[in-house]
Amino acid sequence: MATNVKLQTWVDQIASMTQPDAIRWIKGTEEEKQELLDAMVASGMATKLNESKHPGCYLFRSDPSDVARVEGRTYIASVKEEDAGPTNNWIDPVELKKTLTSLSTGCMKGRTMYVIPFSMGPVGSPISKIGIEITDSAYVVVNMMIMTRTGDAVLEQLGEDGEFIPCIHSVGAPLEEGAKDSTWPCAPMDKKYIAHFPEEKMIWSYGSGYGGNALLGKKCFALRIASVLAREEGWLAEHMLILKLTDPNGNVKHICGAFPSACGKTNLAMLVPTIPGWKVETLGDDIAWMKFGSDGRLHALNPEAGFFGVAPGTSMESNPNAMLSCAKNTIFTNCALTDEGDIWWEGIGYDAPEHLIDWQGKDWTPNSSEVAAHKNARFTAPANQCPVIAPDWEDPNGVPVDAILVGGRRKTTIPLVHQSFNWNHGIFMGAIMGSEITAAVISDKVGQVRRDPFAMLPFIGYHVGDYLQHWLDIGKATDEDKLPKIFYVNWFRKSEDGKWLWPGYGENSRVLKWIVERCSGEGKAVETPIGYLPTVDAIDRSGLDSVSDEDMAELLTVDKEEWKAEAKSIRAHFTSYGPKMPRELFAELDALEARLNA
Ligand code: GTP
Ligand code: SPV
Ligand code: MN
Repeated sequence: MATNVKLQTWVDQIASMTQPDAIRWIKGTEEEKQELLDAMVASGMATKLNESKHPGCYLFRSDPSDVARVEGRTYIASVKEEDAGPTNNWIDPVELKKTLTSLSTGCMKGRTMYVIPFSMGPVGSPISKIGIEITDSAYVVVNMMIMTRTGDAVLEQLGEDGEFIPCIHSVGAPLEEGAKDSTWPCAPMDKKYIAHFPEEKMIWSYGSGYGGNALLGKKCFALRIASVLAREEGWLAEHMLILKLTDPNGNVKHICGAFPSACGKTNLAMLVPTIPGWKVETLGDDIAWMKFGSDGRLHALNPEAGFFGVAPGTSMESNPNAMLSCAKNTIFTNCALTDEGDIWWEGIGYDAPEHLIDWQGKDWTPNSSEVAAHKNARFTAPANQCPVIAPDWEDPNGVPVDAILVGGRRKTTIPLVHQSFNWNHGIFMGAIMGSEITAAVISDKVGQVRRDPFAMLPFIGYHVGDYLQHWLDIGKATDEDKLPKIFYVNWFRKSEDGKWLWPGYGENSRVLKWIVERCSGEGKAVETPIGYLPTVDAIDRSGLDSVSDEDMAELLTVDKEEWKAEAKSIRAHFTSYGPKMPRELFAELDALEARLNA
């Protein structure tokens, strides 16, 4: 029971619609989490991993149809269609509520309805916001307990008349009396709805149990609804990592980075620098809320409390800090299971054993033609288990941001790094970002390049043109010298024979070094039509033999003909955003074309 009347009324109303067998308020204790996990092991939904290898860890296998975000079933139900804009799916909110009410009537029959009070951001921080997720999935509860701050402390903070974002979630699979539950209940694709009501600030998700579709604090609240709040209130809710970089002299800089899903945020956030004396500490790996401090600078706070990280490709070599973060007290989803009760995935850093149970629960051997772990298999790990978590990652006021990186997966055209001429040009860089679509979304277009402004294409809760205008307006709200410097990076450029030109991962510290040099007004650079590029010798390659001068020159090439074609494609894409696309960004495009033709 809540003392907040609005909350209790809403919970009662949802319960009378969904008709659960029981209602349980989540208190946020370890005992409660353990009890839920034990019950899921007993019912066959979860497997407890070998305690000596992975203490306190559990493996879940999803339904093969429910493995990632479903952008095609994700809706921004604003009152007016034009407020959702050309990049979002829209349904009239009255219509959508009718559909969802009809689907949800009795949808929790045979199940327990959990009420999860959660805080995005440390409880009580001036930047934090409270949500209440109602769900019929115990898997969602235990994940939310890692990914957010949950329970009584949040209810207390909410008080009798505090504001909260209502978040309704159901797997959409009522249980008939006596029927046996499936190990991953969910609804078919055409019955799934990940719905957002931006005016009402409400979320209603039906039919999926996976990741961003179901852990509603993450993409639905902290990005889609928060982006709407941020625009109204003059701040930014972004798909960004946050890291703290310390140079050998002890100078500290904070860097945020917007890369699309499965394009390297977790890896950069936890980077182990290969250049001596430099240190990276993690503040966040997926979401940054940025607000102006009294100093006129943007301050970033990670609203989450855990990492929902991509498992495949994560190894002690590529990302030891992620491996150590998920060494204990972690939930694994869609990884493979060894005969010893441990997990395995492609790229974990050692060969697969002779026999595994794959992510679909089937026998697997190294001769199998299919992957053992799903490409979007993930670990849910507490952020405070990260060995390099920054001591001030929960600072209620956030950290001042010195640089913002944007970037995606591009085999050609985009150099390793370039710096914007100024704020508006930096927003232009964010607006033109393109990247190959990854397995983080269910799509038949995986691998194809799409434009993904600021890595927010699937997460902007309103019109993309208004969103880009908001970024421009943020730049007008303070002095230019107080704003973060903006850089466009591309770790994914390939040579003509298809090899990575840049080794990436820890070696990216060399690029970060140039970036902070540029922030301090140092660092060698040349002016090109697309922005400031490092000279061939500007990026510290001491001890890095695999990248020759020729490779570096190729990584830093600006091919005018390629860029002219790029500019044409950018114009088509800007035009497709319609009349709300800011004129300043067309002006940036005109200026780019003029420089290319000069
Ligand atoms: P979401 O959690 O989906 O938002 O993604 P993320 O941006 O945090 O992705 P993550 O860091 O987990 O990136 C995963 C993929 O990018 C893996 O396939 C990595 O191997 C690859 N990757 C990350 N950093 C680098 C890099 O510097 N170079 C190369 N070549 N690949 C990288
Ligand atoms: C992403 O797709 O960007 C993720 C994973 O971070 S999910 O939470 O499933 O959206
Ligand atoms: Mn993400």
